[in-house]
Amino acid sequence: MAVTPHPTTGSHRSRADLESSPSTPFFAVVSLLLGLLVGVLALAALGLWVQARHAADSADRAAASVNSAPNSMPGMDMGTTANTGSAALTSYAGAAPANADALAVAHKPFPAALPAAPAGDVANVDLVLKDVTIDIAPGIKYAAWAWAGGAPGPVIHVRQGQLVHITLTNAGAIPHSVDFHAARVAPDKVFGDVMPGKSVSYTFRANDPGVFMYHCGTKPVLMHIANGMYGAIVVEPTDLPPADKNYVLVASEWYLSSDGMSKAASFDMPKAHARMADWMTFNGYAGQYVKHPLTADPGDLVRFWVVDAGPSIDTDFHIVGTVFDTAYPFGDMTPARALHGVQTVPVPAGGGGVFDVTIDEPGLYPFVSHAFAAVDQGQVGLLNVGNVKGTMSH
Ligand SMILES: [Cu+2]
Repeated sequence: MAVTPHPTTGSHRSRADLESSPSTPFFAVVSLLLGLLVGVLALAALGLWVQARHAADSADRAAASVNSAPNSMPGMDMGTTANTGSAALTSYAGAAPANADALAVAHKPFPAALPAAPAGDVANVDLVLKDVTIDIAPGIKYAAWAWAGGAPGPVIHVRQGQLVHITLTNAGAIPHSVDFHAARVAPDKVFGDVMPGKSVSYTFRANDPGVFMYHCGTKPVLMHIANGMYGAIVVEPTDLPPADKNYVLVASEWYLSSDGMSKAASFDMPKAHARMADWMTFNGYAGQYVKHPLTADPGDLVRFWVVDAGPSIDTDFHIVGTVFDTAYPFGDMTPARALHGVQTVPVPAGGGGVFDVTIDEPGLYPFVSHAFAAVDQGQVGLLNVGNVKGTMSH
């Protein structure tokens, strides 16, 4: 079949046809716009390149400042310790007096055993905030803002469905507040600042089971948490199989302005922003359960309720020499979402996790954050199964 080209859309259009086409001004406008677009894109590309160069320069400077940070660990040759710029940060990791071992033995460990939940429908919780100097490692003092008993604050245990009645008393020098992650409440109504010498109360119904962080939420929150204003609340599910042993661990890190030996250290904001912790701890004191292990009998169901208070670094929870029978990641206690037979589970800053283990063979089983810098900085303890002798570090 023969095809006759269309006089205006076919391939046989003449140059005269094109020149006289009513669409020619349209093409001119499109060409002009395309030209402008190319120019704009070229300028944008130039801008991105300049930004990238600035970012690369900043990254180089940051890397240089980290690499030039001296390290004061006694007995460690860190090579060059030249402090080449005012931005360099000084680490006090591992600082220890000569009698550190004796101090570690003498230290009274934070009670990790889960206390009993109160009977009845209402759980009353009284938190008193004080400015207090605490020990965070053998011979290392820190000027903390902490709830009564130090850092972490008291372990709170309630049963799912109980009404929790919180009273916060501020016996410190500046405003503070308390934010319970287990609560579904309007933060602007109940998490507000409490002036020195004042108290505030509020209630929430503990309907969500798990283990949750509580902390001061006053600005700068990073500083208030890092100074010790945190703790754990266990909301025990109504239908959880009972454990033989229940232990609560609150992981956190410390950013020190000095080594804390001759006088108490205080908070260092640049190091906190760089996440350059000096010490990392379970329940506020480096390695305290190495010298004073937690205990269990062979075959016990041992349940760890773990909160990571941060303020900024996660905990990769692991028990050396065993595997978690059951893990409740993020403290979600829904049985269908539990994990079984897993080795290491992250607990995020501001989050929790619950871990069940059953260990038959007597021995010393370290529990750690398997992000191993944390172990060197103190986030390690021992579970002594079967009352075996001796100690170890891992
Ligand atoms: Cu505070």
